[in-house]
Amino acid sequence: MSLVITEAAITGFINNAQVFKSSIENRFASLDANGDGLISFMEMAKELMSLRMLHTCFDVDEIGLSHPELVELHRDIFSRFDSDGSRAVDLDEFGEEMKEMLIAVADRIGTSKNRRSWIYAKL
Ligand SMILES: [Ca+2]
Repeated sequence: MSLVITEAAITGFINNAQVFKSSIENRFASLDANGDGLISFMEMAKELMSLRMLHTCFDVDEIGLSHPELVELHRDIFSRFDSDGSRAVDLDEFGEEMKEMLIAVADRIGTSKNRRSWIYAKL
């Protein structure tokens, strides 16, 4: 599901601890395909590939990465989440990185020359 998101909406979402926690737990559970309480690289890569398919379908995939470049990108993204280097992402790591990413997106929207900037995001 795609949503239109503004800086204020992101900030409000992050600051509403109960809503944020619930959303993170739901998203984590959907990524944790085998239900072991951890997100593996393959589980995350599967999700990232589905996002790429969405980008391609809507013709917004302008970078045109090769398969090896995509794998490297997925490993970089996974490493950001896997802050302790255990090769698995737990709920705390997932929540922390999601919060950092959302703050970065909000900051980017907030400093954009076009104050009406918005993005689509899958949450
Ligand atoms: Ca898992």
